[in-house]
Amino acid sequence: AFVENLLKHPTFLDNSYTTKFIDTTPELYDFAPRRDRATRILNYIADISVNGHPETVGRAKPPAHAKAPKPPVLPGTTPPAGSRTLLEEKGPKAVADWMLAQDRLLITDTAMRDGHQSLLATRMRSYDMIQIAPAYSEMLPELFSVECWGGATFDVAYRFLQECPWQRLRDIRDKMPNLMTQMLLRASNGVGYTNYPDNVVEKFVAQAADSGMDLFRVFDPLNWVENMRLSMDAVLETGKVLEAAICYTGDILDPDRQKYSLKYYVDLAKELEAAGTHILCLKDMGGLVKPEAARALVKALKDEISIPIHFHTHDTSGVSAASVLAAAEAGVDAVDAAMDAFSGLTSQPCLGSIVEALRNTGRDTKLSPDAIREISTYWEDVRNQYAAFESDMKSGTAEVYLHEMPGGQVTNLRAQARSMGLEDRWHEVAKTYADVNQMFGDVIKVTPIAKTVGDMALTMVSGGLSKEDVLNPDKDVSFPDSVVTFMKGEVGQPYGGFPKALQKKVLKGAKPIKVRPGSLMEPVDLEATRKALSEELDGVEIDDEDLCGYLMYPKVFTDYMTRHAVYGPVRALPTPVFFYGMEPGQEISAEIDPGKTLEVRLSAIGETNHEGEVRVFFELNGQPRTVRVSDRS
Ligand code: BTN
Ligand code: 3PY
Ligand code: ZN
Repeated sequence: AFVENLLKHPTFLDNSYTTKFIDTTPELYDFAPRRDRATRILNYIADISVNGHPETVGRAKPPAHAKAPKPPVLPGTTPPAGSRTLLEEKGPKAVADWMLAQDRLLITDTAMRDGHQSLLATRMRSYDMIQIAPAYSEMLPELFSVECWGGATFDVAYRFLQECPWQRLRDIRDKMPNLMTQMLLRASNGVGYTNYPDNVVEKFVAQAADSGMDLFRVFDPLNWVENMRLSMDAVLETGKVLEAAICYTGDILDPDRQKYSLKYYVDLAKELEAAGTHILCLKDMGGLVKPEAARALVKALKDEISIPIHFHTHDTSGVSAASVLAAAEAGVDAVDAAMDAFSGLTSQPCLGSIVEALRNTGRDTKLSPDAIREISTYWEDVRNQYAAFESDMKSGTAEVYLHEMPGGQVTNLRAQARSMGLEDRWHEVAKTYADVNQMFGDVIKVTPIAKTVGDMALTMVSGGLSKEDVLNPDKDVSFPDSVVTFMKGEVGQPYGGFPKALQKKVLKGAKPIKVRPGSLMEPVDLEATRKALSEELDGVEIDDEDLCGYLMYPKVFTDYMTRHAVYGPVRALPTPVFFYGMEPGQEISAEIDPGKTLEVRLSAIGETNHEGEVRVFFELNGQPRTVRVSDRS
């Protein structure tokens, strides 16, 4: 009935339909019982088959030879004991001690989080992750962890993939019971882009642990330990593994870049160790740690702290594997790498090749080359299906040492520049980004500050503003909101302070805050929020996961729920169907619940009638069904 109301509504028919329209048009909800889920999925398939998916229209198509990804056939035995087995039996401190006792280099695979976040704009669907999780569990029990959650994956799941990130976590956890799951938590920014009230961060962390998260990597964009403690304590409270991160920027080897010196990083590491972290992460989101810097950092950290060290880098430059190997030689305990088909460029270095480089050495990882090959072959087929989201980056580039952008941002900002008609001026954007960094006082470029620097750079390039213009107190400049927020102190206090003159110009006389932003925020009344949300959504029950999703992203979450009421559990659709719909004659199955599978055949697509509607003919579990959609193509 919702769909009928929607399809008949004049605003919908005249093509001015957006999700905002759904939110602001309550009469759409004037209907008797909701349609069943199968009908809703048919509506989705029909709509996409006729109109295309808004995100893939006009983008590259999967290659003609692309085939359905097939996970390896497994014996289905009880998975061997792994890192999570140890965590469950002996707790997080035992995991850290065990790491220190290993000769082998421990490996985290990032394909399910940073790999696709960096290469495919975070668009990988749960469908493709869940099928391969049992292979990780049975074939690679020596892995240290599987990074599969957090960072940008949370909002992209709701916003673009029309699926619940919590269900993804529960499903992966379920299919991979012996290996630790790992997430990226942006400290007080949660999995969002702005500081949240303390009780929201605490609630979110507790829920993530409950839903299946084992290892929390926590970073603050300003390396401001005072702003990390709250989320760190929240993780410690759960009994899961805490891995506090130091974000790396600059170049410790460069005598002219000593704001972020070796001593700066070692002091931070000591502070984080004292704050109770089980593991220390050296987080090189830009891929700026050069091999000799990796060696020096790991050696100094190993000498000065006694917890294990986990190294994370990106391959934007093309030499990150050398840094990983240097770190391994210097005694780093664990490193991140991406399964081969999701490695390289702005992603992590190649997992299989690092494993081979160390085979038969003192740091042999003991991971099976056959397992890596089989799993990577699966990922290769998966990646082919996401051709629409590939970037145009073709090679490694030393330009990264100029702009210092985090891996995920390089491709993003290029796409943003393209959409503003600046594609032929990318190198100018990169240079301006570096200038903005200096104007801001040489800051760490990571979410959300990397975006702030990027916003300012685009403002300057598109507006023809020079560095001198921006700094000139007499020249009027309209600063992006993110810059104002940063200069107000609402992200936190940067190391070395704000650039005073620019801050004054941006704030136009307003006073910046000097304290932890969370200390100024009222706690959210969780139960009142739950109740109001349930009412807003027509009485649907809001569980703790939903509540946490809403607290992070109110509008994204309610839009997701509204679309869910129309389109049903589309997460069950194979990826090509989700993005491209079906062809006449095609048949698929979709398991919408464990054991409840829909067999869907699209028989034919009719002609568009004078009202602009198309009838799409299906067989659903052998029964004929017809769906009408408006042709917006
Ligand atoms: C979006 O939010 O736009 C992406 C998710 C898919 C929304 C569906 S796809 C079919 C229909 N057409 C649209 O433009 N949006 C919905
Ligand atoms: C994120 O915050 O998503 C990152 O990957 C930062 O490196
Ligand atoms: Zn990263």
